[in-house]
Formats: sequence, structure tokens, C-alpha cells
Amino acid sequence: MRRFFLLFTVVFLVAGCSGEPQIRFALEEVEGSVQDAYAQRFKALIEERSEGRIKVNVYPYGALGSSAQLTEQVQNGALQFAFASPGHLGSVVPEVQVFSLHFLFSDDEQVNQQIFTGSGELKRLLGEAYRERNLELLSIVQEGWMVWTGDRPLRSPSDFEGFKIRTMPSPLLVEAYQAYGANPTPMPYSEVYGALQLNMIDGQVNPIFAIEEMSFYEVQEVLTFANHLPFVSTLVANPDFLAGLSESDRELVESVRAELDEEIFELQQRFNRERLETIREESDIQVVRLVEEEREVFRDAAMPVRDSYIKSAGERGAVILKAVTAARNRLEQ
Ligand code: 6CS
Repeated sequence: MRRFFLLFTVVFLVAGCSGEPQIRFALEEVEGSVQDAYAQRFKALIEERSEGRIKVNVYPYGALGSSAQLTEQVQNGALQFAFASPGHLGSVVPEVQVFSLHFLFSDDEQVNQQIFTGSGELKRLLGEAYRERNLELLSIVQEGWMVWTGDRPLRSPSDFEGFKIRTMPSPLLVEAYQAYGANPTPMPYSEVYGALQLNMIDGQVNPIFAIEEMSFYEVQEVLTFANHLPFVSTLVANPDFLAGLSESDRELVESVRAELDEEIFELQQRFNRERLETIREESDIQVVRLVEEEREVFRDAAMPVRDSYIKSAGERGAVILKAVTAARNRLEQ
């Protein structure tokens, strides 16, 4: 009886009431964000190319829960697709914390794009780690450089002394800011604006498009660009849902996913460029860009976090780290 019920649930979730696939796709970001642009294009292409047979419903941040709750809903099949940012996923999939390691990736976004979308070890090994946690990793999506916002310029670790910075909860993000002497304070994305406004925290870190659409710049004095880390999210799906699709529908999903990898990379560059202009027009926020010597000091301070990564992500983590470093060196030549 229990098996029958389980089977019924799976068939219902795969097919939806109409007998055709229905995709519930949840975002960790609000309408107008990079993730929203991705999901709207995904919906348009899938619905058009399946001639309306496959329906995609998009749920922006706030509709269905926090990032951690969205991941759980993909794992249990209540959602078919979602974005799962490594900054929120580190305790579930320690290997993904490779995206929390400052100064590991290239200073060149194009190089990083090739590392994230290429057929190298990174995606294969992370895919294995995700599958063990009942998640199918579809894409690694770059959303722009992380930028520090604060009540002061952050030019050296001494500026971080006692600085309360909101981070996503991944343990290695917390460790990186501790290494700079800061006081990292993880909290949900939705609470950051209020916490900045009430001076419960001194700053936070996110890409420019998010700093603009979440209005963080309204309650901050300075943007510091260190280009220490690209913000990435991962597109995940429920493995049973994908396995239950017909071969041609699976191919359709795969072709749209591959097409969007390139399209969204360019779109996020435009979003981040244009929204920096908006921030500058609407505020008198100071913009600081660190020079190489300043970045070098942060790079040195962050290096020990790589050992912590290997401790928490084990042998597979060590191979991922090597593969990223090798790919970076090769592509930068
Ligand atoms: O800071 C955060 O928690 C969030 N930032 C972005 C840009 N996307 C999702 C993530 O949850």
C-alpha cells in the first residue's frame, strides 16, 4: 500500500493533473533579478518548443521559503527545479564550498565561465556530490563579482577589524571573513536590509545587481570591489522528475539549459553594469576598487581556508580544488 502511494505521488508530480510534465521552478531572488531572467527565458523556451505541452511556473524569492527550504523541496519532489546557491548549500554538500574560496577563480569572468560550463572535472565531481544528496546539478550560473558594502572602505584586513558583515551561512564563507578579522554574521537574505538599516550589521556582500534591487545601497556608504569571488548559483532539479521525462523532453530541457548558460552570462554582465549606473545616479555612495597590492594581502589571509575546504570536502574536494586550479592556469595562458 505504501509503495503504491509512493508510486502514485511520483507519477502525479511528474505528470501533473493534465498528464503532461509541469515544472515548478523556485528562485532565491526577487522578480527582475538574474535568476528571474533565467527562469523567465527557461519558461518561454520550454513552453514554446513543447508547443505549450510542458508548463513552467516560476516562484520568486519569498513565495515558497528560504534557500535551504527550496533545496529541501527539490530533494523531496515538491519542486522540480530551483536555484541553490553554494553560499546556502555548504552544510548539505560540502564540496560546493569551492565557490566560497576567495581568490581561487580567475580575475577574468570569461575564464571562469569556461571553467563553470566546460566539460572538466568540476561539474562532473560536483554532479556526483549533488546526486548523493538527491539533487541533479544542471548548471553553474555566474551572476557577477561579489562586492563588499559597508559604512567604510575595506582596503585591508585592518578595516575589517570588528566589522560585522552579513554572509550567507556556508561555514567557509564565515571562516574567510574571520581570517580577515571581521565578525561574520550569517542571516537570511530577506533580513539584510532591515539589519543594515538598524545598524545590527555594518555591511554585507553581494553582486551589484542584488545590491541595487534589494536597496542595500540606500543604507550603505561605500562599495568596495576586491573581485575576490564571483557569485555563482547552481540550477538543480529533482532526479526522479528528470528520469520520468520522455527522452525527447529530457533533450529539450538539456538543450534549453545549454543555450541559457551563454545567454545569462552576458545578461548578468549587462545587469551589473547598468545597475551600478543606477546606484550612482540615485545615491552618492563611494566606489572603491582595490589595487593588486591590496588584493594580495587579502589573498594571503584567505589561503588557509583552502585547507579547511579539503578537511570538510575530503578527497573529492581535493580533486575539485586541483581541477579548478589546473583549468584556471591552462585557460589564463
Ligand atoms: O545573499 C544571498 O543570500 C543571496 N544573494 C543572491 C545574489 N542570490 C541568492 C542568495 O540567496
